[in-house]
Amino acid sequence: MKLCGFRISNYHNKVRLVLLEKGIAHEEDDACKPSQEAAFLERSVLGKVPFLEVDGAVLTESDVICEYLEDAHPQRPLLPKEPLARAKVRELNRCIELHLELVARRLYKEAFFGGKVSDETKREVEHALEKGVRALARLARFEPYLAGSTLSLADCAAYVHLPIVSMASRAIYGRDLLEPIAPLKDYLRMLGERECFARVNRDRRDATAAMQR
Ligand SMILES: N[C@@H](CCC(=O)N[C@@H](CS)C(=O)NCC(=O)O)C(=O)O
Repeated sequence: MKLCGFRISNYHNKVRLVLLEKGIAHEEDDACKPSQEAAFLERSVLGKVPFLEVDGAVLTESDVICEYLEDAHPQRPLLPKEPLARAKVRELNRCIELHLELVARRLYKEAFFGGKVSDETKREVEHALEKGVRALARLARFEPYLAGSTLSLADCAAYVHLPIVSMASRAIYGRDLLEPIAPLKDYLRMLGERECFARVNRDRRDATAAMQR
């Protein structure tokens, strides 16, 4: 199987974390950028990354890819066995991606790429982010992992997405909207000490530095 994307992409890095944590042998094309060109759309239906080439098929959508990896490679599970506990991990994932990352994404143009975002968008996003943060604060357990005592897909999502949400909110509002979730900083630091997480983070930094050169 081959993971295609690039190492600055938070969604790409989430899948990479899952592959590495589960110890799944794989190849990587890490120079694969999103595109709306016809040839690329043949590979990735929405022109996005990451996507996974596996057994002659292509899978898109990082959460679908992660669940496929979990089903096809049950070793070192990142989802609990019990249905309700599995659903709680997915609930955390959904909260982080749909109600925090996707919302904050509307700020990235100004926060990271020198563009401009309207004041109306900033107000809308701030309000929506506050709701997402409130929800995450209720759902997150930090025992010591996000969903409980074992590492899960929710930790992979949190590690790649939440620092970007913090950075974007600091850039636009002059404050970190995730700050009210007090245990978050130590939790992210703890994850960063795991070998696979440290590796993905190091590769992300190297890729960012290479891009800025
Ligand atoms: N829901 C998608 C989101 C992936 C995504 O937005 N990837 C970004 C790179 S981080 C991308 O390809 N953006 C280009 C675009 O949206 O056209 C997933 O989970 O895989």
